[in-house]
Amino acid sequence: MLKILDENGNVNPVLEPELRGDELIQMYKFMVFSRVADEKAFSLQREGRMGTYAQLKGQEAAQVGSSYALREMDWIFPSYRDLGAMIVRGLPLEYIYLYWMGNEEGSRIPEDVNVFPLSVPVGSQIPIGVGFSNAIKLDEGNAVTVVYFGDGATSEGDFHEGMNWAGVFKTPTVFFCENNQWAISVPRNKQTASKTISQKASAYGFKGIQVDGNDLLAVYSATKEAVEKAQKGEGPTLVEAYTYRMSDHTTADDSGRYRNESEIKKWVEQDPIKRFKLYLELKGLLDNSLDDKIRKETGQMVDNAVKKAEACPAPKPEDIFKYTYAEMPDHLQEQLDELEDSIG
Ligand SMILES: Cc1ncc(C[n+]2csc(CCOP(=O)(O)OP(=O)(O)O)c2C)c(N)n1
Ligand SMILES: [Mg+2]
Repeated sequence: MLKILDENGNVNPVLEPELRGDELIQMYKFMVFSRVADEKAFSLQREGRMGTYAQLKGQEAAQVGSSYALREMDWIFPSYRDLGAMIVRGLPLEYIYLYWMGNEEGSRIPEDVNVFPLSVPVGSQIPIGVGFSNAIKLDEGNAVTVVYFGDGATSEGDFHEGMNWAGVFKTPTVFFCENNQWAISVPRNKQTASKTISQKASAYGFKGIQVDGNDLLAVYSATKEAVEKAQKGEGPTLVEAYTYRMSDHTTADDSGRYRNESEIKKWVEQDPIKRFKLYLELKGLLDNSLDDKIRKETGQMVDNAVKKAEACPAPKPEDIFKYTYAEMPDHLQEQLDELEDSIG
């Protein structure tokens, strides 16, 4: 397992990536932003101001480290838990909030943001992302595609089909697995008999690497290398970020029914933000006053996104019938007429 930062923020100098101080602070800000935005979404759900929400708490380094390693032109195919990755790629937070508020406007991604709408059907984004990267290759483009998915998604046929295709056709794809140890209540050891998830890549003829997913620098380095390889036409890589889902699966779950407190406590001590903060302090880049300032500004930015999302008009019921068919079939037209009659 690739590890560059230890739990006390000490760095392995041989493996330390070349990043400027302002870049390191920017990555820290993205992690704090993800955490604060995540906690806010949880409160909004509890206040009845948001539908179900899937928290990413604990996976900030995996998401920020990987997406920060991409270039402007690259694309990501996120799953529902990837708020941190989407933010780094430039998707304004209010879009993600709108999505979880049940408003499809949240999936209307701005033209200049290279993020696909998030996917809830587990693993379905994998073959789509591979097909997309194959199209880029056929068009002789340069962009690399990163598909994000969880440990549970590796049991889906979609994962294997996507990996196989990518291996055979050497598509410029990075498979990024956030192994957070759980797929709702199913633990990692009931998901696969493989020792690691990363080793599955060798069966498809390309490299897999397992990284400490709570180590921002390790995630960044491994993803950057994978992107560079893909961009040179050397094909895909599977990166397994070994991390932990510190919260329940979603706001509709109670993980106390299937895992014990001591396990969570052990991982809370591995908090990726805490570890990176110690590293920045040791480097003399961060102190308490700068940290307070970052957290205050972050709070304001998140509150602003809530305001924007809540100011967006609710979707119209008629929208249910739009956007699927160019010409509406008779049976749907009948239902739409009925709806219009009932709402006047
Ligand atoms: C195709 C499909 N089957 C089942 C579900 C229900 N479901 C939602 S999340 C989930 C677990 C996924 O676990 P994992 O891939 O590890 O991602 P994580 O939630 O841990 O981020 C399941 C089974 C679904 N959304 N889609
Ligand atoms: Mg999981």
